[in-house]
Amino acid sequence: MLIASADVIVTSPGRNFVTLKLTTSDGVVGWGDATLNGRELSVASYLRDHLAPLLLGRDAHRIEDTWQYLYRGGYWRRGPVTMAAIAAVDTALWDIKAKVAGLPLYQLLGGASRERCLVYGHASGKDLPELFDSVRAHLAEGFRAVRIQTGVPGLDSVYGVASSEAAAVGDGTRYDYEPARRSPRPTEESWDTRAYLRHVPSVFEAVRNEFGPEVALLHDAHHRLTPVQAARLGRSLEPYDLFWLEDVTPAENQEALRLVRQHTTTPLAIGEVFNTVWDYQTLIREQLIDYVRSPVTHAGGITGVRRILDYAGMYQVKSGMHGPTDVSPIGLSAAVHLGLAVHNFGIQEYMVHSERTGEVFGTTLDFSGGGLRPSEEPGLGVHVDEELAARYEYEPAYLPTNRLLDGTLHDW
Ligand code: KDG
Ligand code: MG
Repeated sequence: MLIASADVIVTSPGRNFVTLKLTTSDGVVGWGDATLNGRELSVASYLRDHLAPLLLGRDAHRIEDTWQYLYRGGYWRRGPVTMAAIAAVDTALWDIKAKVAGLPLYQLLGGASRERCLVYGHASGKDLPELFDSVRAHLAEGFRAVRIQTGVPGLDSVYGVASSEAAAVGDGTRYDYEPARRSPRPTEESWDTRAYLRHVPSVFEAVRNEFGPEVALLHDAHHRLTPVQAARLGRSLEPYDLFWLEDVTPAENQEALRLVRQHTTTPLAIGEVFNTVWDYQTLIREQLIDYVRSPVTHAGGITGVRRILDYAGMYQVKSGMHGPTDVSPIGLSAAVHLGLAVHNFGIQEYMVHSERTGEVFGTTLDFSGGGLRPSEEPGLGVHVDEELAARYEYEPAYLPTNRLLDGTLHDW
């Protein structure tokens, strides 16, 4: 069974997505997600101009060999563009293999290790009353784990905090800090680490007092702290029993996490911008983190993330795959199949896609009991409406940037 065609679809139903469609000589179709937020067209070109010609005529069943061919054969290894492109090919090939086998993908990965994958939603508010409303709304929808982000006194806007109007809406449009804003230049936010560090512990104290000990609480520091600031934050949050504290430092300096780890027992998650197992080598081997964040979409597909998780599992490090709205419903479905199968599953991020996105990318995922489960449909269980997709043209969109109050560019 040979790969007969490789088509790249760029569509923008509410936000931009890059999708790969592989079709075999027998007419079996496989789907893969290659969306890289704010840099979408680079991956579309990588796929169209560089990988598609290599895929035609290859045996669709040789997933590992194709992965190695694209990874090693390209010479320029790793990096988000390369690994998102490889991810889309890999995911589409797994979709095809599972369809040919007549099985849902998770069965080919070893079968279910649990009934469903625990997910966390994004609760946020500019102040405590709005945050409480958002947490209540998530609990009412069935979430058992929520990420907590709030405004910081003195700062106009903070990543991860929805505006008051958006927070009141019930579907994917509630996250107006995502998608990447549709503007020809990135917007600029401002940042004050001291104000943030003073404020955050009081927010978690209030949330725990209001919602009790059961609900799992998470927080994303979005790479903005130095190691010693991160250590202080982790320690100050210990009384509130976080499920995890995410991206405390810009973790391309893996050694930085040693200092954080020495000072706090708050569990740490890192890696939504990492794309290979090599990015985690020190972090996992030295047990400096508790959860790895790389999603199927950005880290070489099912094959790439499975490699990371097998390594992580040796050190009791679990999965916590990135699942923002910029990972398409195809990428989310792939993550849930993988999460259902692996032993060291931790939690899955779940930002609900907008209705418009859902009309183009239909999934068969079931959300209940605070978790997601794939359907029994062969393959990934995704359905793409290509005609509808063609109606939504790509729109340039950028994630924001961030500056300290004195104007210095800072990690966003
Ligand atoms: O594309 C980048 C966003 O998806 C990212 O900033 C969201 O930090 C994020 C998260 O944890 O979902
Ligand atoms: Mg994050």
